Amino acid sequence: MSVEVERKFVCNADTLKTLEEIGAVCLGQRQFCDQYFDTPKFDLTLKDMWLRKRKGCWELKCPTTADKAEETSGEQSKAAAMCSRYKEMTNLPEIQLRVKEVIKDVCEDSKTETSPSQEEESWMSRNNLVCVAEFTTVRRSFTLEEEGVQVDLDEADFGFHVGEIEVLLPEGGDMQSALEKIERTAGKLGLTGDKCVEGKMHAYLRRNHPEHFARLLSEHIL
Ligand code: V4E
Repeated sequence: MSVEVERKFVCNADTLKTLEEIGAVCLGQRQFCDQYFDTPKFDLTLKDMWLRKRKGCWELKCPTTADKAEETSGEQSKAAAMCSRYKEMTNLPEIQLRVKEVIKDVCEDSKTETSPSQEEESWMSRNNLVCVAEFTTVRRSFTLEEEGVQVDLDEADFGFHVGEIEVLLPEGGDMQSALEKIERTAGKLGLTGDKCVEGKMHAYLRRNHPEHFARLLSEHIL
């Protein structure tokens, strides 16, 4: 399991030029479709758990408990507040266990399925998991090698653009150093805003599930 530390930003016409000027190396462009799953009552996202399938692989993002050492003051804590931190799980049995803690299986596991895809279908239907969001993203990725930071420029097919500065940490890794790397990169990119920028799923829910979006806001999940 790893922890993704990320700061989203609004990209503009100058972002590509700035990335080049600060020595970012382009890693290429790829396209992927994300399908997010939840129960019809949104049991997972109401617990800030984000289950998705990307390129045939399951991923679950869950909140991480804040590191005490992060609780600094002044400018440092403002910079830390601009970053999200989520545990990322990619191992399906681990994901299923975590999901089971939140959603009680509706039926007992019959184990009559013959293929992995049938097992997945059965797991989804037992847990009443349905696709609540689906969109395609074109992503251009860059790396700032000296910082060990990745910068992604995303364009989603529902007309939404966002940039992300990201560091992946092993669990228990140095969060303070990750936050500092992101802060330095934000400075190099000339990012001045002090408000959290919304991501693709955030924007998708605002447009397509406004009632659930309002509930996530009122429960301080988004
Ligand atoms: C909405 C959300 C999550 C699902 C989307 O995660 P995100 O990192 O935005 O997606 P993406 O496609 O950029 O993933 P990557 O390819 O980098 O893995 S996970 C957590 N949330 C909630 C959330 C929040 N409350 N605040 C911020 C700033 N971001 C996300």
